Amino acid sequence: RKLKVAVVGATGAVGLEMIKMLENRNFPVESIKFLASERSVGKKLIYKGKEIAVELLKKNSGKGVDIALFSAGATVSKEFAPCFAMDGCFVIDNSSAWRMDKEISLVVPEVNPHDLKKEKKLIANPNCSTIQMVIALKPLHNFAKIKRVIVSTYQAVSGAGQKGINELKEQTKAWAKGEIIPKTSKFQYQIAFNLIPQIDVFTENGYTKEEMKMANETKKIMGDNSIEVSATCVRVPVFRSHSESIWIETDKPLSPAQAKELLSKTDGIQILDDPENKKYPMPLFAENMQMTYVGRIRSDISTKNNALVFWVVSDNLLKGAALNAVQIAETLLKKELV
Ligand code: A2P
Ligand code: 11C
Repeated sequence: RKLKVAVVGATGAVGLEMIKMLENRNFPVESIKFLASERSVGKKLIYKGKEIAVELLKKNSGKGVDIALFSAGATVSKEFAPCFAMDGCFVIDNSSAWRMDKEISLVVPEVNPHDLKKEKKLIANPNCSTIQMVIALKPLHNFAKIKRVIVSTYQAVSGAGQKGINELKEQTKAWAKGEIIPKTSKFQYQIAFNLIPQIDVFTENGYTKEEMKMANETKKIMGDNSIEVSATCVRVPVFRSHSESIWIETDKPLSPAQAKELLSKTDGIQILDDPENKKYPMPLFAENMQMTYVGRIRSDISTKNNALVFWVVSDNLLKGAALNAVQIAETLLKKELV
């Protein structure tokens, strides 16, 4: 069966990857339309060698569409996604607008495909830093229940969209030419040659929203409210791929060898863990790859509790966004929900 597809926010950093992903994975497309703001109307994007003009996103743009992939920010999703769903279209929304809504499924196909239902037309795609963490946590949790997670992230500028990418590029170019580094507009401070321990805004408890997304979304996707998560999210001057240092405490022993064995059997994960030969995941090499890479797996030497530490890297625009969204669409098809 072939589907009528729409990409909302098609001109953005994630939207463009969604289009490529539909192409590369040979998603069965009968027709496709690209939607964005009036700034982009008429701009031509290529799909399978054909030029397609971007159209203006309107409340009725979902009429006759089977699946719409949204990545135009939370404000746009809040306003337009329910209209699409009302018109009978499945919406896979990459923004934070609906993720924690009780009625809405938040899905990573390798973790909780069972949360997809025919009648639930609006589906949320989790935050990029959450996706690459839960895909690694789930097989470990199935074996030895995870009680607690402490994670520090090293997040690429593309997480902040095309403007984030441009800002790192322009600041680095100016530095290389010996010019004054242009003022920041997207990030709180200069990102070139710097690290910024703030992603999204601060909440009342001292954590940022991005950090709270990692805690709350993890519980929802894993279907286990007892998992406690403390995250520190940091923006780093890397274009693509988020990296995470993850510490977990389990309710029974879990050796690095057992963890390796479990993770090596998990769809979407590739182990890169051979310290003697300097093999470990790095963002530069995860760029454009569909896998989530895990390495540096070791037992925590600072405690007698059952605790394991590891390092996870994945392309934030792919598994963290476009790929996960397309995999949700593929799962809807496979389960004959659409
Ligand atoms: P546009 O290019 O017309 O501004 P990014 O995350 O890279 O910043 O991309 C955001 C995406 O969301 C772009 O495709 C952008 O389109 C789209 N977008 C932003 N605001 C709106 C809006 N009000 N209506 C439709 N699309 C929007
Ligand atoms: C970042 N994780 O790297 C963010 C981007 O909730 O969808 C995605 C924000 C979100 O900046």
